[in-house]
Amino acid sequence: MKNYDLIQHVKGESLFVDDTIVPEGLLYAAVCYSQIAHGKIISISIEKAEKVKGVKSIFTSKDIPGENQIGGIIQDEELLAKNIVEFVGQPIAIVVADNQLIAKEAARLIDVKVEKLPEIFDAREAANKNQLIVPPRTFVKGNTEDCWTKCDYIIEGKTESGAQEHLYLETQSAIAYPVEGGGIKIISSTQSPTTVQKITARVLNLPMHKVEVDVLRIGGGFGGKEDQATIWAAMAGLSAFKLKKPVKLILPRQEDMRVTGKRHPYSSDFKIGLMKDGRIIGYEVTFYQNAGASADLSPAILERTLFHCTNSYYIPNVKATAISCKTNLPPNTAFRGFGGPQGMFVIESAIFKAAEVMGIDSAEIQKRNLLNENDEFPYGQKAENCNSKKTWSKAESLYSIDKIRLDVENFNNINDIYKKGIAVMPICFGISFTNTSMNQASALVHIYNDGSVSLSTAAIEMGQGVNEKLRQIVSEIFSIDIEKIKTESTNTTRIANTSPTAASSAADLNGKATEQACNNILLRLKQTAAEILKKNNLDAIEIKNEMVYNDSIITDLSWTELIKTANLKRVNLSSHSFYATPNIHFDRTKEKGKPFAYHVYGTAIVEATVDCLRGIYKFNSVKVVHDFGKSFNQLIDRGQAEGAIVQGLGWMTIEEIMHNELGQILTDTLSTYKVPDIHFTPDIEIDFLEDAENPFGIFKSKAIGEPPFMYGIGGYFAIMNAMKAFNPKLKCIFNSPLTPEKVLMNLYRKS
Ligand code: MTE
Ligand code: LUZ
Ligand code: MOS
Repeated sequence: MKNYDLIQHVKGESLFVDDTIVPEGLLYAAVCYSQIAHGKIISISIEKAEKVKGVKSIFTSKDIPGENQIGGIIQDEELLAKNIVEFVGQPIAIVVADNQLIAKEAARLIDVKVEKLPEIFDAREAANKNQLIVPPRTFVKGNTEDCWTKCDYIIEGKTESGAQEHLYLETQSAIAYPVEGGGIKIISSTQSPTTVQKITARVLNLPMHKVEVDVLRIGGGFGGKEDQATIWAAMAGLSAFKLKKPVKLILPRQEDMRVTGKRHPYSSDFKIGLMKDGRIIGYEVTFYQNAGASADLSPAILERTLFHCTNSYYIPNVKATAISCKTNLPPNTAFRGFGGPQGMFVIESAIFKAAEVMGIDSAEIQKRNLLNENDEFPYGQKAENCNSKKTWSKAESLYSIDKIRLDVENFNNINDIYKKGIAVMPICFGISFTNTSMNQASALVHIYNDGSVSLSTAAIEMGQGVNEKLRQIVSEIFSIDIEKIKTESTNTTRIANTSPTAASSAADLNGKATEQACNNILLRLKQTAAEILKKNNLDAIEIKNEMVYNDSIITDLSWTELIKTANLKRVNLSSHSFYATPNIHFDRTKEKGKPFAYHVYGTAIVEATVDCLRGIYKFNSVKVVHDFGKSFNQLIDRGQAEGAIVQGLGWMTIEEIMHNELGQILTDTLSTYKVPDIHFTPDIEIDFLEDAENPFGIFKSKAIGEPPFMYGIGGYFAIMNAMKAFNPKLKCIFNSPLTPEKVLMNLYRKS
C-alpha cells in the first residue's frame, strides 16, 4: 500500500500525539477510575494524593466550570462521576503532575468510598428490567402476521455475538494548552475534531470559537475514536484551562483496554420462514444490544443493525426490532461496520440453521434470495445498480467453487482428524451516515504562488489512506505532480462543523468537496490562461501535466508560470467548497426513506481447516469478488479490504472479551486477548468487480473502509461446516466468537 506517509512511517518520523512538540512547562495527567460497577459515591478523598511530591492539582466534578456532560446523541454521560458510578473504569478524578508516573501513582492514592448498588451485565436481563437507553425501534415490511402459514419450513433460534477491542496502535491521547484570550488548543487523537471542540466548549463553558482542535493523523481509530476520544481531550482541556499550562494525557495500553468501550455484544432471537425451494418468505428478529452504561453512539449503531438485518437478501416480509440495553459495562461504541455486522451475523445464522433443517447447503438458500435490481429493503430504499448477484456468480466461476467443494470433500474423506469447511459470504452495506444531516463536508484549497498546493478537509488520516486519495483528486483535476500537493492537519479553524471521519465516507464526502474547490480554481486559471494566450474560447484551454494546452496543442505556458501570473493579476488562488450528499432522507416516524447514497456489494468464499483433536483451526483462504465501484487507488483499496477481512475473522473467532462477576475486564492485555497476526492471516485473493462505475461516489468509486469487514462472518460458518464434517450429528451453534475452546467442546458434544 503506497501511502503518502509510508516512508515517514517506516522511518519513525511521522508524528502522533505523544510526539507533538509542545510549549514549555508540560504537565501530565492521569485518571482515577471507579473500581465498582455500580454504586453511590459516598466520598472522594484526595488528601493523600495531593501530598505526593510533584502533584500539581487534582480535579473532580466540582471543578468543572461548565456542564459535566459529554453525551452526544443523549446527554447521559458525565465527564467525571459526581454521585453515581455505573461501570468499572468510569473516570472520577484527574491528577495533574510533573510526570506521568507521579500522576498515576497519585491517582491510585485517591480514596473513593462507594456504596454498592445492584449491577447488570447482561443485555436481556437489562431489557427484562426495562433498563433501556432509548425506546426500541422496529422496521416492518410486508406482513409477518400472516406470512408463516405459507411457509414449508419455519425455523427459530438464538444467536450471540461478542464484543471487540479496537486495538488502534496509538492509544487514546490528547495534549491541551492555553491560548491567548482564555481559550484552549487541543491536539487530539480523534476521528471527530468537532465533537472534541463542542464537548470541551460545553465542559469549559466557552463558545466553540475559543476551542481549537488539531489532528495531524491518528494511529488507527476503527470507530473507537469517533466518540470516545472526546473524553480524554476534554480532560486534558479542563486541566490546561484550570492550570494555564500545557497538559498531556496518554492512556497506557492496559488502561485503554480496560476503560474504553468496545464493539457492542448482541444477543438475538430469530424466526425464519422458507419455501421448499429455498425462497425466504418471512423473517422476524429481535436484537438485544449491550450498550454499556451510557448511550454514546448506541442508538445510531442500533439503527444500522436494523438497516442491515437482511444483509444482501430480498425478503418480502420482515419485522425487525432492536433494543438498546443499559448495562454496567463501559459504554460500547462505534466499530467498523457500526452494528451492521451484528445484524448480518443473525440472518446468516438463520439461513445456516434453515439449511441444516432442510438438509441442503446454506449457499443454496443464500444464492436463491440474493437481491435483484429494484428490490426493496425493509426501510423502503430500493437496490439500485445492484451488484449482489454479479459478485456471487463471478466468485463462483472465477474461483471454481465446484472444484473447491470437491477438494474439500476429498480432503475430508481421507483425513480423520483434520476437517475442512467452506462458506460463502455475500455482503451488502449502505454508504452514508444514517443520520442524514451528518453527510456533509468541506474543503479548503490554496495554491501558493510557487504552484504548490495546500489542502484542508474534515478527513482524518488514520491509516486508511484518505490523504493519498485526496491528493490524487487534486493532482487529477489540476493535472499536476502529486508531490506538489500537501494535505494539512485537520483543524477546526480551517474546516468547521466537521462530521467524524466514519461511515466509510471520508473519501466520498471530503473528496467531492475537494473536487468542487479545485474546479472553482481551475476555471479561474483557465480564464487567466486565455487572457495570457489572448484566446477567448475557454473550452479550448486545458492543463495537462503541468502545461497549458490550447486546442490540444501545447503552449509554452507552464503551471508554475500560470500560477505566478495569476497571482500578479490578483486572481483568487484559494477556494473553500462544501458538499452535502444529495437525495438522501429518512423518516424515523415511518422508518422508511432513502438513507444511503448507494450500497456496496461483494461475495467471499472462506475456507478453513479444523484440527478436531485440539479444536484449533486455520483459515486457508478468503477469495473475494468485491464491488469497489471504479477504484482510483487499487493498492489502498486492496489494503483496506485485506485489513477489514482479517479484523472481521478475528471478531468472529479468536477475539474474546471476558469480565468477571464484578464487571472487571479479564482480557486487558495482548496475552489474554488474542488478535489476528500474520500467522493467522489466510491467503486473501481479491478480484475487483469490473464495469462497476458508481455514479454517486468520488471519481465513480465506492467507499471501502467498512464493507469488507463482514466477509469475516463467513469464517464462522466455514469452521462450522468443518466441524459438521467431523461430527455430522453436530447441531450448529451461533455463539461467536467461535474460539478454539468452543470448537473443541462442541465437536464432542453429545446432544
Ligand atoms: N484503516 C486503518 N488503517 N485504520 C483505521 O482506523 N478505520 C476503519 C476504516 N479503515 C480504519 C481503517 C473505519 S471504522 C472506517 S469508518 C473507515 O476506515 C474511515 O475512513 P474512510 O471514511 O476514509 O474510509
Ligand atoms: N457513525 C455514525 C457511523 O455516526 N453514523 C453512521 O451511520 C455510521 N456508520 C458507520 C460507521 N460510523
Ligand atoms: Mo468507522 S466505525 O465508521 O469509524
